[in-house]
Amino acid sequence: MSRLLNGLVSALALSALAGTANAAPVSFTFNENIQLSSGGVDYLSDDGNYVLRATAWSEYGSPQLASCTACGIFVVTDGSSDNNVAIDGSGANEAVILELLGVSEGTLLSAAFRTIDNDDDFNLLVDGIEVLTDVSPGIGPIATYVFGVDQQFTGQEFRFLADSAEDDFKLWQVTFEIAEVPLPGTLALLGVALAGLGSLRRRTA
Ligand SMILES: [Ca+2]
Ligand SMILES: [Ca+2]
Ligand SMILES: [Ca+2]
Ligand SMILES: [Ca+2]
Repeated sequence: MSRLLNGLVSALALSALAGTANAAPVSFTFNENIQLSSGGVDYLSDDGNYVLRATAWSEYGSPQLASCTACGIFVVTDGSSDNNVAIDGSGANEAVILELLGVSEGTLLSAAFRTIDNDDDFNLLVDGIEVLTDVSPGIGPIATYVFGVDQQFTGQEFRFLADSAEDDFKLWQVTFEIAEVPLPGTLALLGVALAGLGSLRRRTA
C-alpha cells in the first residue's frame, strides 16, 4: 500500500472514531408545563443540539403525556381504573417512550426522577427489549440513577416502565452520550479512498 493512501485511510478511520470518542454527555430536562398530549412532545437538549420525542404508553386505555414546571413528565391514562398523575402501574402499566430523532443514537448514562418513595422502581426497555427490571433510583426530591458500566445500553428508543401498583414516579431528566451515525458523505469519501486503494493494487499486481 502506498504511504499516501495508507495515511489517508488511517486519517479517515481516525476521524470516524473521533466522532464517538469525543462525544460529550447530552441532557434533556423535562421542566416545561405541558397539557395533556396524546401525540409526542419534542424536547430540545440542554445544549440545543438534539431532539428527543417523548410519548406516553399504557398497557390499555388512552395514555396522554403531561408535565408541569419543576415536576417532570408523567402519564395519565383515560379509561384506566386509576389515572395517577405519575408514570405508574396502578390500574394499567404505564411508560414514557423517549426517542432520539435524527441521525443519532445514544447511550443512556443517567436518569433523574421525582416523586420517588422507597417502593418505587422502574424497568428500562431499549429499542423494544427489556434490559433492566425493577431498578430503584434511590430517594430524594430528585433521585438520580447513574447507570453502571454494565448497565449502559445504546439505542434510539428508551422506555421507562412502571409495572406494579407501588410504582409511581415522574421522569425529570435523562443524560446520554450521543454518537452521530456517520453521514453518507463521510461514508462516500471512505468508499472513494478504498476504491482508489483497490485500483492501485490491481495496477501494481
Ligand atoms: Ca398515570
Ligand atoms: Ca412515588
Ligand atoms: Ca416495578
Ligand atoms: Ca410508590
